[in-house]
Amino acid sequence: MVQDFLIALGSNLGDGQNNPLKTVGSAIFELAHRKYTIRSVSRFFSTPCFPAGTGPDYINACITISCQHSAKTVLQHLHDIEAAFGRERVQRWGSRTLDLDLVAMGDTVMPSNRVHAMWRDLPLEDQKIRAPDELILPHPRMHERAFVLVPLCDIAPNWRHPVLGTTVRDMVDALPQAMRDEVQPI
Ligand code: A4P
Ligand code: MG
Repeated sequence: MVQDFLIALGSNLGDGQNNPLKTVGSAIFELAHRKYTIRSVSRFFSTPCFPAGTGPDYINACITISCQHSAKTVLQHLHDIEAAFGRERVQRWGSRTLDLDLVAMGDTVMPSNRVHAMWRDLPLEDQKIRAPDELILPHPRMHERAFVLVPLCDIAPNWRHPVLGTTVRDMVDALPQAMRDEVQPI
């Protein structure tokens, strides 16, 4: 069955050949090259690094893709593309040439509501050192990240979070104005 997937892209390091802007654009071409249908692409945004002061600004964008693969296979392909663009997993939330996150697959919650709640409610100190070793959908931090929500609002304002019940537009509206202002279209 053909499914739509929401993907968030981010980059804040060059790799010698590409700067972050070129990397994000090229990653979208790479998905098309791998036979994904690119349904929509947000504007590209410049965003300050989170946590503040830990690296250069990011380029962030969101896209909708569709394919017949399972969510697990899509995440594996995203990791393959990250690796092809020189991503090294050195430090949690560390600077990276390319981060591709699977934000959501429709209203699917994976692996369960209980496990999703555990990752969603993880205290900030634990978030810095613990990362899930299984696929979590929707991405457990997407609802609190202006650098995900603002681009996502370009392409899927009416997508509704299957656990929280709020739409992307609701979530953007709930962000403090200062956080929204930091996400600047380029
Ligand atoms: N994983 C489980 N579920 C998912 C999913 N739905 N999508 C696993 C992607 N990965 C998922 O991911 C950690 C583990 O989560 C992997 O084993 C993966 O299989 P990662 O990509 O290695 O780590 P990460 O990117 O450091 O963590 P995460 O949770 O994706 O964090 P964020 O929130 O994406 O933070 N600042 C700005 N301005 N812009 C950014 O894009 N990105 C980050 C990364 C930090 N600061 C940023 C930005
Ligand atoms: Mg990631």
